[in-house]
Amino acid sequence: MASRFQFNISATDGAARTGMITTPRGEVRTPAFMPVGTAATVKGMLPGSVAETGADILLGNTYHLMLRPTAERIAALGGLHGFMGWDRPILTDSGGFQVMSLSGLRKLTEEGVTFKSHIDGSKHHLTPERSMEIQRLLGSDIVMCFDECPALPADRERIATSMELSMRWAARSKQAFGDRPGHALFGIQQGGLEQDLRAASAEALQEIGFDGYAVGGLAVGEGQEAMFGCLDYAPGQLPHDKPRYLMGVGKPDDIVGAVARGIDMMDCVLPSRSGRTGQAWTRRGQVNIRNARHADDPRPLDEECTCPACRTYSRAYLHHVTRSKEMIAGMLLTWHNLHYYQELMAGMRAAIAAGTFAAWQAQFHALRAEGDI
Ligand code: PRF
Ligand code: ZN
Repeated sequence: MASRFQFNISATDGAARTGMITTPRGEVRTPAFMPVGTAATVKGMLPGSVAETGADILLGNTYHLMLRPTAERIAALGGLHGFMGWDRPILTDSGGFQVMSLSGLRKLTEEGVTFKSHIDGSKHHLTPERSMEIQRLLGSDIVMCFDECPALPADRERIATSMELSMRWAARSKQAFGDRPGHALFGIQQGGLEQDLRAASAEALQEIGFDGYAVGGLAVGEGQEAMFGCLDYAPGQLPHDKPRYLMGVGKPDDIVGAVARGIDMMDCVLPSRSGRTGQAWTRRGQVNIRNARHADDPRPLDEECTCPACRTYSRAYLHHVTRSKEMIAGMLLTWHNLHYYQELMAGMRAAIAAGTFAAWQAQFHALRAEGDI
C-alpha cells in the first residue's frame, strides 16, 4: 500500500491523458468517473455493486453529511468509509457549491457562509476552516477547497470578485488542512468564462500549491459549446503533472469532450439520478424506458452491455417495473447507467493508451448519431 498520494501519467494522446492516482486506500484509474454518494450512499446500489461497475472512487458531500447525520457522528462511528461500507478512495466536495444550490436563506461574507438547512430550516455556518474540519472528520481521501461558484451568466465584475474571494478561501483551506500524509487537498479554479480570470485563478492556486486542481464554475448554465470553449484553455493553465478534476460534469458527450481537452476526473449525479426516473444511457444515446415502444420489446436495453439489467432483463420488463414504480427499476437502471459510464471511461483509457483516441471519439459519435434502434 502506498503511504502517499501520487499521480502518474502513463500515456497522452493530444491533450488527453491516462494514468493512475495512488492513495493509501487504493488506486484510481484516470480518466475517472466518480459516482455520487451524497448522503453516504449511491442511491439504490450496494457499495460492492458500485465497485463491480468499475468505479474506483466515490464522491461524498460535506453539505449533506454535516446536516445529517453530522460529521461528528460519522467520526465517532469510525469515519465515512466504514459507515457506508466503501473502503476505497472517497473525494468530498467542500459544501459551498451545495449551499448555493440547495439551502434556503444564505449570507455570504469574507469569513464564510451562513445558511438555512434545506432539511429543517436550522441555521448553519460554513467557513474554509470548518469545511476542512468536516472533511477530516469524514475521513475523506481527497478534500476539496472551500469555494464560491457563481451561476452563469454573471457579469465580469461579479465573476472577478467571487474568484478572488475563492482564492483567499483556498489559502485558508490549505492552512487549515495542514499536513496530512496520505490525504490530498485539491484547489478549485474559478473565473467563469473569462480566460484572463481563469489564468489569474490558476496562478493563485499554484502559488499556494495543491495535490490536484479542479476546474470549478462550469456546467452552471453556460451550455456545452461555451463550456468546451473554456476547456480549450483552462486545463492547460493548470499543472501538467497533477490531476485535473472537472466538477459536476456531465452527460456522456460532455465527459468525452472534457477528456479530449485534458481532464482526468469527473463526477455527476446524472447516471444515478436519471436512472431513478427511467432514463438510460447507452452507446446509442439516451433511452426513456417509460416510452410505450418498449412495452413488448424482448431485447435487452443494450445488446452488448454486461450489466445485470441487460444480462437478465428485457426492455419490456424494465418498462414494466419503471411504470409500476417498483424499487428494482431505479436499482437496475442506476446499475446499467453507472456500468455504461465506467465502460465509457475504460474505453477512453484504452484508446488514449493505444494512441487511437481520435478514432475512438469518431466511433463514439457515429453510434450516437445512429440512435437507439
Ligand atoms: N465548486 C465546488 N463544487 C462544485 C462546483 C464548483 O464550482 C461545480 C460546478 N460545476 C460542481 N460542484 N466546490
Ligand atoms: Zn446494461
